[in-house]
Amino acid sequence: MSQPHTHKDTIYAAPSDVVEGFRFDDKVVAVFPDMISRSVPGYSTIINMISQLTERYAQHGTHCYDLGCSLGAATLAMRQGLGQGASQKNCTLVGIDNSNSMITHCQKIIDADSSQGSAKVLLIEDDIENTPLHAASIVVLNFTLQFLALEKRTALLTRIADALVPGGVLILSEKLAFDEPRHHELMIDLHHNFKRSQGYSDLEIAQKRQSLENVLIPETFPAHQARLKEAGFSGVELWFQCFNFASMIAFK
Ligand code: GEK
Repeated sequence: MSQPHTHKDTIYAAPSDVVEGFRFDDKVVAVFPDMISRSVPGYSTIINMISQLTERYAQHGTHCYDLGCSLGAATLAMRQGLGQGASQKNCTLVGIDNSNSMITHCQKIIDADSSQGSAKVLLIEDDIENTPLHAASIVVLNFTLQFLALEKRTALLTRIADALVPGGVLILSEKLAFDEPRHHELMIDLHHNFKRSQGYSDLEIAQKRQSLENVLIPETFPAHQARLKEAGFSGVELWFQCFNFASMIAFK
């Protein structure tokens, strides 16, 4: 899957007296593809697999949603999975993000794309807590739910389950926490080693970690599984995991 041109992420390279809470602003948008691919182990594998999962689960004439679409990497993967020309499934792809900067740049990337299928793409700047969802066969939350306040997660997942048609699925990718403290520490250390191997310094890793404190709230797989069942999903499985980054599939 081709990624848009990106600048190198050096946002946390210089020491800062006050590390502010992480925000999806212009500064982050300018380096986002570099940032996410050097920070999330397995990101490109998950994006490629979203294309295959869309091919498998998208149903003719339904909506396919990418919630928290950022610059549209998963949206374009879904578009590819929906196919070209006469063979496409006549679905409407909807990408939603509440960052104005993300949606503005995402629109440019989608407009310039000609290679990833021909499905219609609708981009909406909105909060996924409120945005209406209808007749969906596949919904993607690729590393987005983790940014929602804990008490708002069940309501969103219930609306997603209600909007899915029979046979529909939710693909939910998240940073995970673990109940076993030694395992939790191990996964964090292996993730930080991954970031070092991608060229991030110890200072960058520490300052980014601080900026995400109370902004990105990870939960355990059993907690996700229990909430998804409560929200109305009949089955929830892990299909990908690399250290503390995972992707689940939830069946309506
Ligand atoms: C990818 N899925 O490349 N409503 C709408 N958007 C939101 C909300 C909200 N309440 N909260 C956060 N976002 C993408 C990567 S990034 C993950 C997703 C990361 C948006 C936020 O603006 C950002 O664009 C995205 O969710 C999370 O496959 O950066 O780790």
